[in-house]
Amino acid sequence: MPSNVTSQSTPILLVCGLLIYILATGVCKILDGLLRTQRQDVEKLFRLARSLPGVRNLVARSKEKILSEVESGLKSGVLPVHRTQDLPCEGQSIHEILKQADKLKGHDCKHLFHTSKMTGTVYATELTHRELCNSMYCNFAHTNPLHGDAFPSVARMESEVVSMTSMLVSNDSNSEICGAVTSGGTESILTAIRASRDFMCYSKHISRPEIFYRIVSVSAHAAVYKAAEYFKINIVRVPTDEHGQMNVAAVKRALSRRTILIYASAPTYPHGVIDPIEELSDIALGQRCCLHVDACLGGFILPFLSGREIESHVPKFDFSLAGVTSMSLDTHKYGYAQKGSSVVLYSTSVLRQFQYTSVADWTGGLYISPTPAGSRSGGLIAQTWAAMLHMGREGYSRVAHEIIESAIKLRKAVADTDGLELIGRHATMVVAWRTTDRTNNVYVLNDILSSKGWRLAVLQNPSALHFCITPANISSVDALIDDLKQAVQTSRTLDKIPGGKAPIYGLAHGLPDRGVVKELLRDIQDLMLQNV
Ligand SMILES: *Cc1c(COP(=O)(O)O)cnc(C)c1O
Ligand SMILES: *[C@@H]1O[C@H](CO)[C@@H](O)[C@H](O)[C@H]1NC(C)=O
Ligand SMILES: CC(=O)N[C@H]1CO[C@H](CO)[C@@H](O)[C@@H]1O
Repeated sequence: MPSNVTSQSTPILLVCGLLIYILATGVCKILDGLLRTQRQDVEKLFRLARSLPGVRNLVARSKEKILSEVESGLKSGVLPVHRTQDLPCEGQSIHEILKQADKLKGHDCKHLFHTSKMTGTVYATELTHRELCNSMYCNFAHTNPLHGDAFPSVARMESEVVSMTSMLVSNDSNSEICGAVTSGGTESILTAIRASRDFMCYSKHISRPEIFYRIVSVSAHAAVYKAAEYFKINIVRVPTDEHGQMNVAAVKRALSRRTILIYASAPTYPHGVIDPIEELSDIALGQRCCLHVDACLGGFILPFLSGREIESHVPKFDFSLAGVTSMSLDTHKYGYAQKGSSVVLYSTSVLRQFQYTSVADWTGGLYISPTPAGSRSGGLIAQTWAAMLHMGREGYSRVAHEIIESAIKLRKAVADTDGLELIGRHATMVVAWRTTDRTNNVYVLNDILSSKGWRLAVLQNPSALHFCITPANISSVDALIDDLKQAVQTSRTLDKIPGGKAPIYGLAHGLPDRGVVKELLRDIQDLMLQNV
């Protein structure tokens, strides 16, 4: 962006641009709750204002300021070890390669598997369990389910993983449930949304899929935005109620002839809340549209809590509800497989067929593939299969109850702490809270906890923090409670702490022009990929 634009532009244009920009900002602030669900329209207004020369410069300057701060933070994280720029002329010895890898790994976070202070991230902890997964991966790494005739072993394992998973979330009467193993939650969500879109397109004879709408709550996982971008689907966002649950009345109001899919979570990533899926199921049946349940987090926890109180009863969330058409369940989270594995399920094989790509006219031959990836590693399927067999119902159940007990403990501590307020109706693995008084900035609270080694998730709308409990950190919950109580006291007396991220979070979350924040994130991603 040329920096001399301002001097060339007429003062009138500059003033007009600034006025529009300030006006848009003001409107946004006033109508914040409303506009959060109508963001696309507001973004257009901002984009227009930003294209005016005066504004462009103003925005560029504040962006650069934030970026340079982020950059210096990232720079300090770049490893002080030799960088390989180009292929070595001759292959290196195994010994040399292992030495380099060890050196790199030495910089990763420590204490990942026990007493971890990180939210989520690492799920499987037991050494023997991880070794089993690793050796299964090694034994099957060369296999490829794309060539099922050559590797019937992994084809069988995939079908068994899908079958075992589907039995957790269905009842005996609906045996039509089917699915596939994917590389992770995002891929499960992408494939389910693509299949739902094309199924609806086919069954409702709608010829302009680019204007399809679907309804997601503002707390739905970011993967739905990825799906919307990839598959050109408009998102209609509905607000959550004060408990973080998708607002059913708002869903009803937002329905239209073009609604192809309602997207619910069990539970949501930000607040660990289970959406009112029973009611949404009825709505989907009435509307004759699809209903996806994102059980990426809950898929291997909620089925083991039946009859149990999680501050309220565990609500129905799965294929026992007739309106649910697809689900995503992450085996690489609470299924305790290594990363790179998830399961997508459909209520009927008719729907699953819309997930496939079949090519009849390719010179390379007749081609059929079930998932976005062509070749896949059978090793990922094999290690998932082993993790599930090794855990068994008893294992999953035991860990699920331990996690919920810790969650209830952490929730109670948060509720009892003056100045903190819980968000979320249910006690699930995710415990979220915000601060209640102005002297107690939640981002400063996060900085103080970070300085003690904690890594929490920082949320927005409203500004809040969450901790996602896994077997790797369950034993750290008592320490978190102590540190949190102390940090609340300290944060009351501080505006910020040196080197803290609070000012950046405050700025980036508070900026009404989300387009600028999107640009910033892209620039930050550039820096991270560059890694120099
Ligand atoms: C983790 C998660 C996903 C998918 O994330 P991946 O990183 O692709 O596995 C989707 N929804 C929820 C609620 C999640 O927690
Ligand atoms: C099982 O699923 C079917 C089909 O979705 C549903 O009609 C039935 O009520 C369910 N049964 C139970 C016990 O949940
Ligand atoms: C449920 C679970 O596996 N908890 C583990 C948490 O971490 C401690 C050690 O820090 C383990 O002993 C627990 O087994």
